[in-house]
Amino acid sequence: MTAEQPIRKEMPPAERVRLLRQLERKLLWLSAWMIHHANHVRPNRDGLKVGGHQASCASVISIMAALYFEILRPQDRVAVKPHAGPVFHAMNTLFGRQDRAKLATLRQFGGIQPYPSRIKDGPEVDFSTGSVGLGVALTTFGSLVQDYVHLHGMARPDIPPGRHVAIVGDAELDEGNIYEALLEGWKHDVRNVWWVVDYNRQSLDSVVPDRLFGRIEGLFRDMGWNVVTLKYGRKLQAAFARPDGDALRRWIDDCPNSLYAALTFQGGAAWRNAVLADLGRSEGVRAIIDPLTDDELAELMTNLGGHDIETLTEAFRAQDAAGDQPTCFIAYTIKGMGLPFAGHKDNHAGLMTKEQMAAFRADMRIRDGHEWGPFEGLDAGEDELRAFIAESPFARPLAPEGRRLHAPAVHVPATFAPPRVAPGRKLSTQAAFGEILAEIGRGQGEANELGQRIVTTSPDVTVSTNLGPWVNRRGIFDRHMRNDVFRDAKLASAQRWGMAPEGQHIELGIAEQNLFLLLSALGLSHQLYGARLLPVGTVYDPFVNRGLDALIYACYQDARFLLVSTPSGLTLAPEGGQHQSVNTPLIGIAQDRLASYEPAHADELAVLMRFAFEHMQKPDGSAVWLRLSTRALAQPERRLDPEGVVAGGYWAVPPEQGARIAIAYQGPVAAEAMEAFAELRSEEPGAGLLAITSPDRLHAEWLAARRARRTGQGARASSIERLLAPLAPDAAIVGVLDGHPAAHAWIGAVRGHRMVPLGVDRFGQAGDIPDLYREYGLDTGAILDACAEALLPA
Ligand SMILES: Cc1ncc(C[n+]2csc(CCOP(=O)(O)OP(=O)(O)O)c2C)c(N)n1
Ligand SMILES: [Mg+2]
Repeated sequence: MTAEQPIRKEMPPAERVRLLRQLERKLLWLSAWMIHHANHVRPNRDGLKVGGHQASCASVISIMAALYFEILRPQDRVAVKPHAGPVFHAMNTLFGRQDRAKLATLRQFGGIQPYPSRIKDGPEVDFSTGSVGLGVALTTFGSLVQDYVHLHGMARPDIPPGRHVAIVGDAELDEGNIYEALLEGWKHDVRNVWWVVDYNRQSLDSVVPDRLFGRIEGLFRDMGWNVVTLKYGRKLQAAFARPDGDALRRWIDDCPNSLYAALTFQGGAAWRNAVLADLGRSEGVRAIIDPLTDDELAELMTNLGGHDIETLTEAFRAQDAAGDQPTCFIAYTIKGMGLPFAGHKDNHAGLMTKEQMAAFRADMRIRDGHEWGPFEGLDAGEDELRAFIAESPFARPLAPEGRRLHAPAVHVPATFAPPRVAPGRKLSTQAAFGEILAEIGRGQGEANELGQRIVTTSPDVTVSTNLGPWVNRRGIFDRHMRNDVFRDAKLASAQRWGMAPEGQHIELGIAEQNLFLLLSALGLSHQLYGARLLPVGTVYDPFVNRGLDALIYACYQDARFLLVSTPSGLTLAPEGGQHQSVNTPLIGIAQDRLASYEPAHADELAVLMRFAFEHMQKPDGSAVWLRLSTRALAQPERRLDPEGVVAGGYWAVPPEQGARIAIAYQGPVAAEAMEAFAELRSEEPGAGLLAITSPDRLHAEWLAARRARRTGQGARASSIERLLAPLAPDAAIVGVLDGHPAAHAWIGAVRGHRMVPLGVDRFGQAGDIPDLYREYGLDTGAILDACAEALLPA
């Protein structure tokens, strides 16, 4: 059978719908019970509410049932709205991909996470979600990366290209990053993306304003998307087709979201009063409504498109056949559908009481002790349901290794040569970065495997972060050939900006969140698309903050990439305070799954770039971050020990045993530190000069070594402990970096040395380096003053 072949066409549609409804029922039960169990059945030791979102789950049951049992193919990749995590896990249980016993561990230590997590929940999760909006947008970038992989001939022959589907909470569309991604997606002509909006018109606090979606629909269309609105289900449509049915339709159309929600919560009698108050004189409407019991009327009035499995399946199928245009489905739903708090505005974190659950259980016909049974309480037989699920396209395995693909590592040469620097020439780390990357880009074809697998990207700062020479060699990626107009017209420019499917740079607009979302998708390519990519993203260091949540999100998914942030710090002098980053070294220390470095010299940078390409491919590796500078420094002539550079620090000048003082520097203030050190040594010949390339790595290794010692799992001292060992026990260390001094302050705690951290703790401002370093206490004088003070007897 091929991936495209329709399945189960022999089964009569009514039969299929019957079974799908049974499975919907099961998903509703299992998701609600998982949350109830976690909150009310499992022992609670600390009195904290465990939580969970029964209403958010209930809202999306039909949408997920239609997608997973009818539409999705193994090669499709899905981002499930965070609060539907329990439905996702229940679904996997039905597919036999989630251990049934695990369902009882929702929100428990070592158990199922509240929101789907690639790292913690395992290979069935395509995209982690949790910070709303990010998972949705990531599908767009996933699709772009899938195209990249296929157009570069790197795709696995056994896996056809898939569709990227986001199951979206309507409030997610309030997040700005959604619109940034829409714009970027339009520029890149992204396709094969579906966003299915669970339009329950409720967020966390409240019911969302009416009319908003009219606007949003237009926005999608403007961005080249198809919009399919699924407002009413079969039953309501049939009612609308009867005499005066159009009046009923108009009444619902005009009903404010909050009133509709309140009536849903109140039920049939309230619906009857409200409708008849307005339309009681219409014979046709009465003929529709009067014969119905309260329950039947409530069912009719809440028969929305997003709860009607036939409407959903049909719409998805039609769109599936229509091609690869990105499509937004707006599926009207009711939050909490089928549960006692359906429609209530406070239902987001609401939980069914024990009494409500008992009634729900009776309704679902679940026997005591059979709560987790995948087919318990259903009318259809277990065998026919199992067979039905097994025949879903999504039940087929994606690849022998499962949904998380394997891709071989790319060989990284043993050394990268630092740029050659003529005697007397100064060089910045940013310039060196451009040169090293351009050198890697020099060799074409198969022989240069490393060069082929690197893909660069930048949010409109490609040239100003020195990616230009690389881009000139490797070209810009686009699904279509686009000529460089300036070049064609023979207008002089240092940049060649022709675009082609074989290009290796993805140019983005300024939105930094898009950079990190793209790095996420590129950095998961080996697992999602079976092709190893080595992504390199550049950004101005202060604007890491603008994309920070998306960067954290990328790390949370364990995406692998090299982030190069440059220029950084006060050293950017004339650009002023908004461009001078202060907090980024602290982010580097605090961020998990991101090894952060700030080299001072080009030879260190060469070591670190090589390390990065290797580290990002190791199973226990991570993404890597290099904080660089445009300040050109004289380059030392020396043989570097790469190990110390990678570990995060080494003695540029080792201290004598028992030395009373050392200077520790990081980044471009190396020049001032070296000058101060030369003077210090005339007074203190035993003093040491410590080059810090990564407070993050030193700190992380120190914590890990302490943990290992505490738990008896290793006695080895960490790098920083070994480095500081020669100093006298009461020695002083004057640390200096162009960033927040807290990045170094902890070093004093390693062996109890007197740490004097110099750095920047206020907004910067425009100036030149001498003025700014003096003002903020980073210049040679300030370092020497700090040394003198530290050497005074206490
Ligand atoms: C970035 C971010 N901000 C806030 C939250 C807290 N939060 C979780 S869900 C939610 C509302 C979600 O509403 P919607 O997307 O409509 O989901 P549903 O109605 O389906 O539950 C909020 C504000 C979050 N998870 N992420
Ligand atoms: Mg909502």
